Amino acid sequence: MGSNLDEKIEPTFQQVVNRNPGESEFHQAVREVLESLGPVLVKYPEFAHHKIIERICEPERQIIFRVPWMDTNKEVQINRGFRVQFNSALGPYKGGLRLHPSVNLGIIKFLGFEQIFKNALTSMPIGGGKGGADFDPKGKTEGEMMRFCQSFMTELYRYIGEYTDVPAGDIGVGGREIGYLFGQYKRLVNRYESGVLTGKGVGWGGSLARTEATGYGATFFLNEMLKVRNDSLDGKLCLVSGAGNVAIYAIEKLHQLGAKVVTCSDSNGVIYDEKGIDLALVKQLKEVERRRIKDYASYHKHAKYIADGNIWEIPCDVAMPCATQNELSGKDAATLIKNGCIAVSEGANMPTTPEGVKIFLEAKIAYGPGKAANAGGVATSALEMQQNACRDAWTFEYTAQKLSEIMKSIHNLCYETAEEFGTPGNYVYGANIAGFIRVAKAMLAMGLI
Ligand code: NDP
Ligand code: 2IT
Repeated sequence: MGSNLDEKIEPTFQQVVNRNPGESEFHQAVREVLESLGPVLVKYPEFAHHKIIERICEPERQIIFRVPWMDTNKEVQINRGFRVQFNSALGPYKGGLRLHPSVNLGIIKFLGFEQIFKNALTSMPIGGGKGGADFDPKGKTEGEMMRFCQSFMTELYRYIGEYTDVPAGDIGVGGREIGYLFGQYKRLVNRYESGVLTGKGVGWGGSLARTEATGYGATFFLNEMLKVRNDSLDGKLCLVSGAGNVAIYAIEKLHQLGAKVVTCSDSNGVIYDEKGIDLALVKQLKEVERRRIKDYASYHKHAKYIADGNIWEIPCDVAMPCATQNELSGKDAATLIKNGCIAVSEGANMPTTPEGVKIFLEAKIAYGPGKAANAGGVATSALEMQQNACRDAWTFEYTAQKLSEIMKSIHNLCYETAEEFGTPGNYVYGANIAGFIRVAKAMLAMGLI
């Protein structure tokens, strides 16, 4: 990859690569942020003097632990659990837990690193962290899920707390898993500490609109980018990838705002429904019955299921990658542009490869990077923490209205920061710079931490 790194920052990046061998996703996430920071050091030489970048790239604490559990055949299983507590300058570590067989330290570190700047962009008092395990929830029974979550929390509980570290969901972790995790935490500490986890059930400390927040928020961000261009979502043809929490509520909000979504997907294939995705069916299949997305086509004969298909080859106006990292390559980005795509808003974390990002930026389409566009999920988690702290429960309308205002202000902060630093319309620079400055100023104020 060619170097777009400032010469003062290049050695820091090399140090990160040398110190964290083989962690390619972490290197990728760090590089993208560091490529934005040259002009920041010119404006704030004190950040360089106090080695803020070097410090931000080193997690405050990394925890790796054994998670033993017994499957339904009474066979012992062992997974590896992680929690990376990356930065607490702005508040307790905050970020999700991912359960997926691909999870390793490098993936958790990339997610934790992104989370620092994302959380800073929300302007709420939350630091950055991430965790998870190399456990595959697919095909597991209810009992296996519960035993795994209980074993995971039996080790994790000693490192978290409402003022220390507040985990939530991510891939493979939704309301059911947060319930099992919270139940075990409560037994271990003998305390009803609501604010220790977010994404809880609405009847026991959870916030209304948290389930919808990431997908809705990414769509609000998209809408704001289009407004700047005197455009709207009305009548737009959209591609959404994934069929999980983020994808489902992105589709719901896109439909509410007058767009038509024709796809969703999972790691096995793509559903293409040119009449528009039947979201009630997707919710039933995924949220209730926990089935594969392939089954959609057995209910709607006109819809196509493309096994191992490439979703980004379908012509569209707008694309929202909502599945996983590096799901959209440089080639895919070029195909989207060639087919007339004018906007991309990332519901997933780092779904576009560096080559793809470059193509979107050069084409000057409206491109909202994940750490800004998908910040609505964690922002609403922070609203859940606020409700827990004052033992209150807000209405859906009030909470969703707050989410919409937060997304608007994140959009404006990124937009204005990009202008200020001489790259108008570049939300990648805007997000990285604005998020970084907020964390850096707090770190500077707190002395050598
Ligand atoms: P879910 O587990 O609910 O859904 C994940 C979806 O993505 C599934 O359809 C899954 O398909 C698909 N997917 C996962 N891994 C792969 C892969 N390797 N290749 C292809 N498809 C894959 O997770 P979420 O919807 O919560 O998360 C989706 C993305 O959004 C992630 O990047 C996450 O980090 C990010 N995110 C989530 C937030 C949240 O609040 N939940 C907040 C901000 C970002 P399959 O069933 O086949 O695995
Ligand atoms: O990537 C993310 O921002 C999340 N998975 C949500 C984190 C949270 O604490 O709500």
